[in-house]
Formats: sequence, C-alpha cells, structure tokens
Amino acid sequence: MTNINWFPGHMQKARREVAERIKQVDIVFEVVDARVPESSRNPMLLSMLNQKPRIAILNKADLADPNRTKQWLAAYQAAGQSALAIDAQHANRLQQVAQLATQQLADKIARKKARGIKNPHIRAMCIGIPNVGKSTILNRLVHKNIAVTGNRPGVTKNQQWLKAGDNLDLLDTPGILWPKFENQQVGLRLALSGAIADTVFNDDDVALWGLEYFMREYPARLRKAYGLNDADLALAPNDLMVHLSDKLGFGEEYDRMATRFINDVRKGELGRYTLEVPEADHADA
Ligand SMILES: Nc1nc2c(ncn2[C@@H]2O[C@H](COP(=O)(O)OP(=O)(O)OP(=O)(O)O)[C@@H](O)[C@H]2O)c(=O)[nH]1
Ligand SMILES: [Mg+2]
Repeated sequence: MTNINWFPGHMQKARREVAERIKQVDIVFEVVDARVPESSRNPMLLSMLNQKPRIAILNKADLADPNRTKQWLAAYQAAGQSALAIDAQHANRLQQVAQLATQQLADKIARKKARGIKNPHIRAMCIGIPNVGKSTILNRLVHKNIAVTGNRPGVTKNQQWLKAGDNLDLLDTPGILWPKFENQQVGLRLALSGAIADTVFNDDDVALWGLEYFMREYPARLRKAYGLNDADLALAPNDLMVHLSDKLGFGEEYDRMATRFINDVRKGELGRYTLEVPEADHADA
C-alpha cells in the first residue's frame, strides 16, 4: 500500500502563521468535511488551540449521509463540544455560525460593553485541512466572493481578513494537513473525499479501498450506479473492479477505471455517503 503523505512547504508556513495569530482571535471555526468528520480533523492544529472557544463546522453536509451526520452531531454534543452541520455551497444554515459564535462569546462581549466598548468585534479564525470549504463559508458570511475558492486542495495560500457586518472579523487560512498519517485509513478517506492532491496517492489503492467500503456499507448505491446484481456484489473487491472496468468499457486499463470510480464518488454519483461513524456507534454495531 502506498504511503499517503503530504505536507508541502506552504503548510509549514501556514502552521506557523496560525500559531502566531491564535492569541489575537476570540474564537476558532474548525471546519471539517461532514463525509469524514474525524479523519478531516487536524490533530496538529487542535493541539495549538489551547482553551480557545471553538465551533466545529461539519461542512458539505449536502454530500454526507444525513443519518450519520446526526450521529456525529450527537457525539460532539455528548463530548460537550459545540458543533453544527452546514452546506456552504447552498448557504444552508450558515447564519447559525454567527449566532453560535455570539452565544458562545456572550460573557466576553458583555465584559467589553461594560468597559465602554460600544460595538465589540468578534474575531474568528477559520482553520481546517485543504478543500473542506473554509473560504466558501467565509465568502457566504460576508455575502461577497472575496476569498478565492476551488475544488482542489491548496487554493488559499495566505491568511486574509474578511469583514462580515459591522462586528464580525473573519480570518481565512490555508488548509493544513499534518506531516504523517498514523493511521493509513485516515489518508485513504481523505484521498477519496478529495482533501489530498491527486498526485500524491495511488488511484488504484484509493479506489479499491473505496469500492470495498461501498460494497460493505452502501451496496445498493453500487447496484444502482453501475447496474450490478447480487452475484457481482458477492465478488471480491478486486474482481468487482475488474468486472466494472470491463462493463464500463475501460477493458484492462484499470487505472482509468480507478480514476472514474474516485470521481464518481466525489461527484456524488453514488449518492450521499459518510466514510466513518463515531467510535461509540462502532462499539454498538
Ligand atoms: N457540495 C458542497 N461543496 C462545497 C461546500 N462548501 C464548499 N464546497 C466546494 O468545495 C470546494 C473547496 O472549497 P474552498 O472554500 O475553496 O475550500 P478551502 O477549505 O478554502 O480549501 P483550501 O483553501 O485549499 O484550504 C469548492 O469547489 C467549493 O465550491 C458545501 O457545503 N457543499
Ligand atoms: Mg481556501
């Protein structure tokens, strides 16, 4: 299995800049991908936040399995961590982000007002791994397309302040990964969901892992998307990949089949999915 690893120079710099800024902000918006809510949390960033108030934003909820999103939100709630699931692309539930931030900082805002500051600003820093939608969320909050966005990791290269209304200051930051994935599965989940650049992993490995996951968790989706039957779904993942390659006209060009499968998953051709469940739910299962 290829070792999935990616920590280019600009991320080193970005990490330093987050460390420098953290003291100046009131609250952190930790943006994760709702399809991989745990694997898309950057442990290296979390360790830098100390006791800073934080809201976990599970973005791209429109692509995720709604039942599992509920499970994840419940898990956050049980852990006493404020979290919400949104869909920044379609501006769904975005106003809750600002509301929750104001609620969480109510004491601090009251103290500032008591000191005579008429309109205390809230400064929020948006952090997370690449391609989870940080810049899109901030653009939606400011109602303008100021931050550059794009459907590939590593679009934002520098920090940038944006102003939402007259008292919310938002800091966009570049997506940051961490130097080494302790758990190979984490890398595979991130690769399949598109957080890691396509050039650093082997499509065959990612596609095969993904196919195996869908065979186990979402077999009906495969059946529908590719017109498969029970016998097909009883094949070993490797054999099903070969069968699909033949069926979709790629013949022995398995790498093209792998790329096709990954793109189908990312584009939602196989429906809404979540690639992991909270630990407790694992135990229950
Ligand atoms: N379906 C869906 N797509 C989204 C959502 N939010 C953002 N996107 C898309 O995801 C892609 C990445 O969005 P960005 O805002 O550039 O992501 P980022 O986290 O700023 O990425 P970096 O700057 O590379 O760290 C873009 O193509 C967005 O249109 C969402 O809620 N749902
Ligand atoms: Mg960005």
